[in-house]
This record gives sequence, structure tokens and C-alpha cells, in this order.
Amino acid sequence: MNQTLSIDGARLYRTLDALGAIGGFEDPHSGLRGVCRLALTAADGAGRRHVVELMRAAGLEVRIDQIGNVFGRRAGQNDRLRPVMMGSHIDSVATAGRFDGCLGVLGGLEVIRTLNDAGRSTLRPLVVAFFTDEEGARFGTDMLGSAVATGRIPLKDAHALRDRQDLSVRDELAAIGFLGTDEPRLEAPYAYLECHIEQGPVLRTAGVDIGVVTGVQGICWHELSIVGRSAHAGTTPMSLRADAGVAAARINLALREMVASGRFGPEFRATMGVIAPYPGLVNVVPGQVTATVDLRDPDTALLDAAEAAIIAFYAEAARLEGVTIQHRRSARTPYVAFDADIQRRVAEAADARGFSRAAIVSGAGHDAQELSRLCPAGMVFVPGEFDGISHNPRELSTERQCADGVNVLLDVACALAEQAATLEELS
Ligand code: HGY
Ligand code: MN
Ligand code: MN
Repeated sequence: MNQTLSIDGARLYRTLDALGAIGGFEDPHSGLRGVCRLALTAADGAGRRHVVELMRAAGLEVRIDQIGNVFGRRAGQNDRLRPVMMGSHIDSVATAGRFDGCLGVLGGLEVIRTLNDAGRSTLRPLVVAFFTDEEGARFGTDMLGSAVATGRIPLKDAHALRDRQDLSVRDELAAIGFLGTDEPRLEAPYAYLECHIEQGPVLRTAGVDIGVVTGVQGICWHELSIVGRSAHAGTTPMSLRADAGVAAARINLALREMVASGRFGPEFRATMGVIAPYPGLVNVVPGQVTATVDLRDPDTALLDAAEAAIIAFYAEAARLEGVTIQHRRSARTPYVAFDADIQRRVAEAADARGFSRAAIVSGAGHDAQELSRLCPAGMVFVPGEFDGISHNPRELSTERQCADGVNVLLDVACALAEQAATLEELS
């Protein structure tokens, strides 16, 4: 276990602030500086170019694949061996903070800088990666780049995805200059590590320094198209209405009742994040509503049951309101368990540095769950202030919290990078 080296926490924090300024905005609700770098927008492009410069400044050889994933590689003493990869994402939701995803990418870069400063080489190559559109907030499905890299989503399907302005992933990649040429199917790294903020209250409330992530809960997203009839709000009797807005409201309340019923377990969570009425005017009964449903559960069977239940309710809401409701499953990932050996290494690294630690299931989706199909993968969580709030400009992990997580990342990455060639690598 690497004990002699430690990262430069102040330098790491400065890099987080600098990237956080790209796509920065004044949040009107909180007055805080937030981040908006929706995938493949000009702001994302600027953030990508900034990180590529940091990769090159750290001496990494940079390549870009056809879905816009970016990999910075540091040669190993035996450069034929499979690399240890550290990564995450730098795209954000529209109301983000500066830590979600960025800590894993800039933390990986800080590990590289620390090794460079110490003149330390590793047996295996090291790679720092950022994957395209982890959030899924613009093109509708999450972990897009890492799902293509690991074969869950075909490249042509990913390229064809369109946003609400009918702009395609492929065209938007080209527009920001990140439609790379490399084949996107990734050769299996030796291991994949991701340092990430918890994005919830568990670690901070328990006063724990490091989260040893055991896995990621299941995720299911639906896009709903609810069509009724626009009508005059004053002259149309209630009995003659086909109100898409009320249908959406019925579904939203049904989600809350499903959670309260306990039928889908104590961890089940349900959210209607998008509720977009058309025409959205004070004196017009909404004729259409575009809405989304986000279901999460660590128990894949219960998640399946919840999805079946809400689909059945769509028909009931349509009947009650005299509207039509079409749904499209836009994302679906099962519970994913992380590699036991990597969990052990994260725990040991935390112990060796005297950090308190706790096992935790991730409530959020992450690129690591996609990479776990290719190689042993694991995550290091750091706590966040203000109940670990995230997808909100109030998101905040302190310099110390970030440094603790990235020091554990450093230790585990260095230990894995000294693992001898496997028989398969020698053959
Ligand atoms: O939605 C999620 O869990 C992640 O932030 N993409
Ligand atoms: Mn994230
Ligand atoms: Mn996120």
C-alpha cells in the first residue's frame, strides 16, 4: 500500500474550482454559483478542452473515441500490461455543483500529478478518463458514453439520440469537436476506480470520512407523452375536459403512494422530475404534458414490480382523465455489485490512513457500474455538507473531504498498478 505519497489537496481543490467556473451561473433561487454543463453543449465542450489541456500538461497521451469519451494515458514500466483506469464524468445537470463527476476525473489527474512530482513510475500504465453524458439529462439515457464503451448501448443508437430541440448526439459531438475516431468498445482495463461525492446524507450524518461503495441501486426511467385536449379554462365545463395536467398529477401522486405503501421495500424512491405542460398558459387546459418517471431500488425484483405497477396506473390515469398516455423506457440498469477485492483495498487504504469508513450502496448511477462489466471496478465516496445535497448549486465537499477520498484513490490505484502480469497477459 502506497504510504509515502499524498496528494496536494489545495491543488486538487483549485482544479475543481477552475473547472467549476466553466459553465458557471448565478443560481437565482439560492444566489449561489452553480454549474450548467449539459452534455455536448458549448459549455461541456469548453470543459472538455480544459480537462484535455490538464491531461496533456500532466504528460498524458490523450485519445478520443467515437462517442466522445476521452482517455489520458500514462505509460507503465511494462507498457503492454492492461492499465488501471480512474475516471468519471464532467458533464452536469443544469443546476449542478462543481464536484459531481469532476472529483473523479480531476482526482485521477491529481494522482498522476502526485506521481509525476515524486518521479514515481508504476508497473502498469495508468489512464484517466471522462465519459460522455453520464447524467442523461439532455439526451434521455444515463451513463451513455460508458454504456457504449462497454457494449450495453450500440454506437449507432447512441449517435441517433436526440434532445428536445431535435439535435442528435452525433451532430452535437461534431459541433463541439469531440466526435473522435477511436473505436468506442474499450479493451478491458486491469481495474477501474472512481472517486465520487456520495450525493446524499449518509456519510456526513454518521461522521464517516470514506464510503466503501458495495454497489449501485437499480434505475428505471420512463418518458411520458400525455395527450388530452387544450381548451378554454373558463368556458369548458369540467365534464368536457381531457386535462393532461391532471393526468400527470395523478401519476405523480401515485408514485408517492407507491413509496408510502412499503410494497416496494424501504429503499424504493420515485421521482417525476420533468413535468412540461403545453401550452402552459394560465387560461388553457393543458392539452399535452411531457413528463418523466425515475424509479430506484437496490432490489431489482422490487424495481421490476414497481415499474409494472406504475405502467398499469398509466392506463388508469388515462381512463380517469380521458387522455392518452404513451411511455418509453429510456433507461434501465439493474443493481450492480462492485468487486469485493477492490472494496477490500478501499477499506484497507482508508484504515491505513486512519480514516473512518462505512460500506454504502450508491443511490446515484455511475460510470463505474458500466465498467464493472469489463473489469473489477469499485468506488470511493466522500461525504458532502448540507446533507450531501447534489444536483443543486449548494453541493459542497470540503478540501479535506475531497483530499481524503483522492488519497485513498491514489493508494488503491498504486497498489493495483503494481500487480504483476496475469497469465492471460503473459500468453
Ligand atoms: O441519475 C443519476 O443517478 C446520476 O446522477 N446520473
Ligand atoms: Mn455523477
Ligand atoms: Mn449527477
